[in-house]
Amino acid sequence: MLAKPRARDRIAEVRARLDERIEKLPIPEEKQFKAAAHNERVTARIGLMLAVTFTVCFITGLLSHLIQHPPEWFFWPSRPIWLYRVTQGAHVISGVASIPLLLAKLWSVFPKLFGRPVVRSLPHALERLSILVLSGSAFFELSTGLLNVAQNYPWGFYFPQVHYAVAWLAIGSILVHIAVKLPVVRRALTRELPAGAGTTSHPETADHSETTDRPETADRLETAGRPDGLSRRGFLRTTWIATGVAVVATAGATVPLLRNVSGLSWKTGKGTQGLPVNRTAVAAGVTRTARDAAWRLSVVTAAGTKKFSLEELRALPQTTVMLPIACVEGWSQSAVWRGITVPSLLQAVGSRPGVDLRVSSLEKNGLYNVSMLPGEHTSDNDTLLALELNGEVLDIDHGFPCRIIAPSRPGVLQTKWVSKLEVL
Ligand SMILES: Nc1nc2c(c(=O)[nH]1)N[C@H]1C(S)=C(S)[C@@H](COP(=O)(O)O)O[C@H]1N2
Ligand SMILES: [Mo]
Repeated sequence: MLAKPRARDRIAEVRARLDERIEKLPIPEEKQFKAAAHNERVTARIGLMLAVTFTVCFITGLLSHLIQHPPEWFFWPSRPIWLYRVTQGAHVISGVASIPLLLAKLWSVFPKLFGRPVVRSLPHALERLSILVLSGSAFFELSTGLLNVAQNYPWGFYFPQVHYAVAWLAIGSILVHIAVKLPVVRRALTRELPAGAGTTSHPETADHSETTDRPETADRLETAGRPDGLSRRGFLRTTWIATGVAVVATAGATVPLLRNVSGLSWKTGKGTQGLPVNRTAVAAGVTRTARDAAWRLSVVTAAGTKKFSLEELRALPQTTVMLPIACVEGWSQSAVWRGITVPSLLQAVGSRPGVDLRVSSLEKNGLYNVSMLPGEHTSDNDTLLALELNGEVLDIDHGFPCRIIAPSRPGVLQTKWVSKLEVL
């Protein structure tokens, strides 16, 4: 199991020489960072909060992905109507909350970068590597997510796919990290430190230093007075406040009560007919085809294709429902919609509610010009082919002549400028 004595001596020798070299370099050492923020109790507290926000963020993100790319076994209910609004709101809020928490945690642990020896053992090397993957993927997820919330797409890749793939990398490395750190976390959260020991930042290294005979570490434990800068409690309090501010600044986009205090909720409450517009008719290139008098809605069933003019659709029984648009970007807003229920339309063409429907838009290119309405939604009487919004004929930017609006469904699937419905 162990290396042969001679090999072991050799490794120890090489390591000692390496340490000696590093000692001479003009880079700081972990023990020189004395701020209370670097205390492992601080690290553990913030880490615990991060574990909560990351878990919420991962699960809600996974749900959103599954709804948009449903595998055979997946089922997403159409009730309660606000379900997706809440899960996606939680996704964005927990992600935003994670940003100050992650920054604070990185600040808390960064002196570990300067820990000596640089590499203690193979597990230690793997642990350091996993932290690199963890920090990198977490930082990537939070920054791309934030830019998506702000509706900026400065990247050349397809955001959802990469954001989804890297999420697995992040959650995997977090699980490894938690497993490795469990003993430290338990110790940090249970043991009361003696007063003034605020700088014994990382006992694992302190323990190690003792075994490698560095007396100044032991000295430091005793002589350490008050730590530099903020106290532990002060640093934690600042972290919680920063997190709260970040949450309030974004939550208004989805929580109506917070709308007026939220700086980042610029999306909601504005836009044509009292509802934000995500993709305009001009951007979708449908201004001519949507207004064309020759426009017809095709409904394709096994029995053939039935076509409806706008006049014919208006002549069908109309239903009014109040439903939110809940965009994956986090904003959501309720509106009053009026149109034909999809179950009744299916019956009108000799099909039945509960079938799967493919919805196609007049929009030629674009990622969201086709969507699937699963049986759960085509049998729900709140699922509409809407012709009106907030008491007016649907604006062209909201999908004139008709659009899909269904309960508990991501905004990206609420297809605008519908031209064809196909029973599958
Ligand atoms: N054809 C088409 N429909 C679409 C989109 C699109 O790009 N093309 N965007 C979707 C997205 S991302 C959202 S959030 C909602 C927004 O609807 P609204 O612009 O009427 O508020 O429309 C959806 N319907
Ligand atoms: Mo959206």
